[in-house]
Amino acid sequence: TPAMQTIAAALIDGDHHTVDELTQTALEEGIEALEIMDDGLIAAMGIVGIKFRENFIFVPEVLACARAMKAGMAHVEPILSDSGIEPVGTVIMGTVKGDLHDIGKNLCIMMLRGAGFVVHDLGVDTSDDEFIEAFEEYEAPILGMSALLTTTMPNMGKTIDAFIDEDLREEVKIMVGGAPVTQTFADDMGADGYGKDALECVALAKQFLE
Ligand code: B1M
Repeated sequence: TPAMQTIAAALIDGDHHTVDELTQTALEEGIEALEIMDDGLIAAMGIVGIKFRENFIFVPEVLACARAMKAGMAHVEPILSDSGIEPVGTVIMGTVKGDLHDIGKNLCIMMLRGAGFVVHDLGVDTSDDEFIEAFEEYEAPILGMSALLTTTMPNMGKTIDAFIDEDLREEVKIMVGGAPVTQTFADDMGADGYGKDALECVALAKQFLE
């Protein structure tokens, strides 16, 4: 729709003020938060990724786009994370060691909260020890890891191994995701599930509760 195209165009320009305004306006006009997220914000970030890969834009521009993405997410977050239902389960989520990408993880967290999960966000660059400490502190039966770099993806497997070494692997369901991650990769490193997007992440978490 034209409204989504203008939001996407502003995000691609890295114009956080405009994304901020347009997202708010779109919500006021009754456009669904999920539609704004998928067709506006995520779609635009996909284009940013292509431009970055093809060297049309560089890290500073991508950072501006990430800031614009966050400005838009700030408006949809309260809607998507307000489930109004009793907590259904606890999840800990983090981006793996060496990796600073957090937009996808944050979307997953929003959607999980919206589905009634209590989520403890460990942020980015999360070490094995931090994952294990959080697991023990919150007694969370579900752990989610996100990775966006082919170089940091193997750290998911390392964290899973750390849980095995601590004799904790049986106590936690581990799900993984992020653009370079595949089902095959998830299976190979011994994860319990792989989510292609934030909706699949929520579906997995629900499945783990059964
Ligand atoms: Co970076 N970056 N980046 N970057 N960046 C990528 C990932 C890249 C693919 C771009 C490219 O070349 N096309 C490339 C990786 C190449 C590779 O590994 N083969 C890349 C690179 C190279 C780098 C740097 C090395 C660049 C440099 O410094 N030279 C550097 C690394 C920094 C580091 O982490 N140590 C870097 C830095 C950055 C910024 C800081 C500038 C910025 C991040 C800002 C931030 O996150 N706060 C950034 C961005 C924004 C991107 C792109 C453009 C967009 C990522 C994104 O937010 N996508 C990205 C290109 C791309 O992916 N198209 C790119 C939108 C988001 C909604 O999608 O995160 O995939 P995604 O999450 C999805 C699903 O994957 C899934 O659900 C989400 C919603 O649908 N999902 C899960 C995610 N986690 C999940 C967990 C689950 C389940 C589902 O269960 C637990």
